Amino acid sequence: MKVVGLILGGGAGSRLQPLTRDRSKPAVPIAGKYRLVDIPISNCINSGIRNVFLLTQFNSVSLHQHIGAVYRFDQFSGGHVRILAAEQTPDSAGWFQGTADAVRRSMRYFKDDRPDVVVILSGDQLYRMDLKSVIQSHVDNKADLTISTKPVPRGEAESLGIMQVNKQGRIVRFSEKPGDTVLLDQLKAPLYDDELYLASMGIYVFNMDVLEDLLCNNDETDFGKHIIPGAIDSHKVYSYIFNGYWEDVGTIRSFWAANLALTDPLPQFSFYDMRAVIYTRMRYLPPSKINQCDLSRCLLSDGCIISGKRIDHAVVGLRALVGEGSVVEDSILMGADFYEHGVIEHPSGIPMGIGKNCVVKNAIIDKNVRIGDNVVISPENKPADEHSELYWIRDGIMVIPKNTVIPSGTVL
Ligand code: ADQ
Ligand code: ADP
Repeated sequence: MKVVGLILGGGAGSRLQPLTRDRSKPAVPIAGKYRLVDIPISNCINSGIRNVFLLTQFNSVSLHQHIGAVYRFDQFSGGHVRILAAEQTPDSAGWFQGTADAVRRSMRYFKDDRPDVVVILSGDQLYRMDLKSVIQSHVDNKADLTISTKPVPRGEAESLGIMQVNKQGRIVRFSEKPGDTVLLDQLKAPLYDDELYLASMGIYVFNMDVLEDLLCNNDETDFGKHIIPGAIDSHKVYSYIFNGYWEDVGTIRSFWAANLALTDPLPQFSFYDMRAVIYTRMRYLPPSKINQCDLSRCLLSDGCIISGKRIDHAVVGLRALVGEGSVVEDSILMGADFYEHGVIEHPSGIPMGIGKNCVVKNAIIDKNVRIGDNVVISPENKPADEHSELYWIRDGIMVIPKNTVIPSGTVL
């Protein structure tokens, strides 16, 4: 059976702004040294799916470099990861209009691989899953479509696709993000004693002919809103229940929280599990150097030079530089793309990284940011959502966009 993986690499990326201001969502760095797209691609590779397409709105240089450098399959074993960016054609203009539209408009490319089954994955989730098990359950049920699902509490149900299944696991009812409390009451999953709801993880296994049939006879744009509710009566749609860790990282707060959760002594998601490696770019970076610093609950990536006072509960990205006396707490530092080798060519004269005696709290510092000395970066006592020339605050987290320069003495 030939299986092709499609990764939905993001719509306009507005929920992750400003991290997606200069790069496409799949290229956003996660866990210090990976990119978001490494998670679904690694899940595919570890599950034996080696023909992968990445559907994205724009094809940033960094995404292209990353995919080109990391995911090379040898000519004998076959396989590929191809980027399909939204393109203008004589029939359609501009952006993909939604997930189903993105798949429809990419079909002429992935159909060339002649798949029997197409696995569609979201590009902004942190989880490790053996997709072979979902595909096996899809085959065993003789299903047209299988949706990976997860039991969730009521508080999360409103923001997900919620369904009810019969004893055989066939989905009999589906509602995308049911806001209405009466509707939610009706959708409670009878298979659990607690108040749990069966939610779609946005991971779909389609028979190719069914996918084509469902997409090509209409112009509906979204899987969750249109295609899946429409398919429940007309097709055999089954649920596959997944009980492992699974987290959406599509908003600034969820992205920040999922990154910091990796610093727990025993995190729910482990990058240390060598039975199913998360792949990323190999770099020839030196070990990180700590001149002095009190480090705790911290992921420290390669090539950093740290001279701070304290770093606690933080993810520190590649080539990050932290100056003497500085304190970093509950934050993500994405690091830098290059070293300056002692020569500061930037017109501001401010070196790359965090200067001396700074305080960074509840923040995400994107790459190549230059922060002078005695700077305070914290969203405390500020509105939960606002932005200025130097920062954005989203969901109560302060984000400093890529390449920003913050002069010495600034208190944000
Ligand atoms: P959402 O995540 O809200 O719900 P959506 O915004 O359509 O659905 O995103 C799904 C995935 O597709 C994300 O990875 C997103 O980045 C990507 N995406 C969105 N628009 C895209 C486009 N135009 N081109 C390429 N990629 C695009 C969905 C389901 C719910 C389910 C949740 C689980 O609709 O039923 O519960 O996922 O997270
Ligand atoms: P992003 O993480 O924001 O998507 P990119 O991956 O596009 O960023 O940028 C990183 C790449 O650009 C790296 O390969 C890095 O070597 C290179 N790069 C960027 N700026 C410079 C610079 N000023 N000097 C040298 N290399 C740079």
